[in-house]
Amino acid sequence: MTDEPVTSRRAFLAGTAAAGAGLAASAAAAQTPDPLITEVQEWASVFGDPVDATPYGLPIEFESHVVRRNVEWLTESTASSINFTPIHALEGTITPQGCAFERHHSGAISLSKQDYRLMINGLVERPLVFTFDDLMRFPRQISTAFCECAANGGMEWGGAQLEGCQFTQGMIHNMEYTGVMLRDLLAEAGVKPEGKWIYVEGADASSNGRSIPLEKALDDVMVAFFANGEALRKEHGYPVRLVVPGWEGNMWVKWLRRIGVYHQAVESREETSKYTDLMPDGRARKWTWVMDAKSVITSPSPQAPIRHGKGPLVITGLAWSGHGKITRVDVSVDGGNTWTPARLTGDVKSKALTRFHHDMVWDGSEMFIMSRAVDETGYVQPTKQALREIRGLNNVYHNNGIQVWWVRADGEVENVEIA
Ligand SMILES: Nc1nc2c(c(=O)[nH]1)N[C@H]1C(S)=C(S)[C@@H](COP(=O)(O)O)O[C@H]1N2
Ligand SMILES: [Mo]
Repeated sequence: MTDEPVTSRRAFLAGTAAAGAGLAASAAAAQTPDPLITEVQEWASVFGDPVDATPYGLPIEFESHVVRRNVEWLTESTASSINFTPIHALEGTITPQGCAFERHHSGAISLSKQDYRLMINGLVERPLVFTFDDLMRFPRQISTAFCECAANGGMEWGGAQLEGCQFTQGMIHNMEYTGVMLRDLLAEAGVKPEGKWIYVEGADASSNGRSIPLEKALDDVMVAFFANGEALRKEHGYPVRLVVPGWEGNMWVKWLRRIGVYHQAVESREETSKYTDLMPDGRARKWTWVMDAKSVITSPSPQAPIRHGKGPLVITGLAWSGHGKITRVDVSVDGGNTWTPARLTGDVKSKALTRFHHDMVWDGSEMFIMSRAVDETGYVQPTKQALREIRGLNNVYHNNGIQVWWVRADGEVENVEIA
């Protein structure tokens, strides 16, 4: 942080304290002694936990509300369901695996490294089977990428529905993966010239078979076994999953067991509507794999209301694009009449979550706050209304429309839409 904003913020704090407007803690400190300052606290008079109290640590009990949550009415069974990342309570860009959303079609399976096999067959010179140890002998790469379910925001097509960005935009996570490039494994097998597509399958009962064009497979697709520095968690595909940067989550096959090379796309067995978005005239947009640029203000938001009253306010959120880097995020606090570029905080990575901050002074009156992402292709995140005009209401996938939060004067926040 530079000196300037710190100084002006201090000046502001001093100014309001002097004027007696809000900032209860500092005002009270002047009159009544604060026992947290004047008394010796219990935690300062006893031993804390020994080093081996938790061989693998969990978040402290005060953060126990920061968990994945599902929406019960959404699906019939929790084995074939989805839950949501608590993005309203996270900061930075990396999603801890323990609270990263899960989407399973037939539940998360326990597959050991010993029992793990990956087959590459189809239009290849040498069909191959890799053990987990075999994979560990290929050159490794590191890549940070967001994984977003195509259904993220789907419940909001008809209108503002769910209270909280965890539920409206939380089918997303962003991890730092370590693994081997799929192109290296395909080179080992030797793709025949007729091979134009791969078909990838998982070892779970649903298998989640998906076709991916060979061009993408040879580009930045990774066969990953570490996420955020540790082994993949069971629910994210242990021991091996596919990472398909920028493309919709359903292609990120977990518990990866087979990669077939074919001359055309293989239709998966249970659904024919994969990768298609239904349009108002009944036609479908086909092969909509890439996730368009999107952003959302994570705080304040319905689950993260303003508790401190008027004065300095940090607005923060996330932006991402499947087409590359985020170049700008604009924030509006007046329902889209005026926009100010937010700070892109930390490193901006291609096809990964970008954190933005917008520091303002809140006068305590109601606001309609929203964010609008722009990516390196020049694409500007559309309003929900603009999306509906093009795609109609038949479709629930790929809703990347602008989210509006209504901040009330009491600091509570609601999910709304403005005409
Ligand atoms: N084998 C397998 N892979 C799968 C799925 C599945 O059910 N089985 N679900 C897919 C879907 S629809 C999504 S959105 C992502 C979710 O990944 P996550 O559970 O790590 O969040 O995994 C994909 N890969
Ligand atoms: Mo998904």
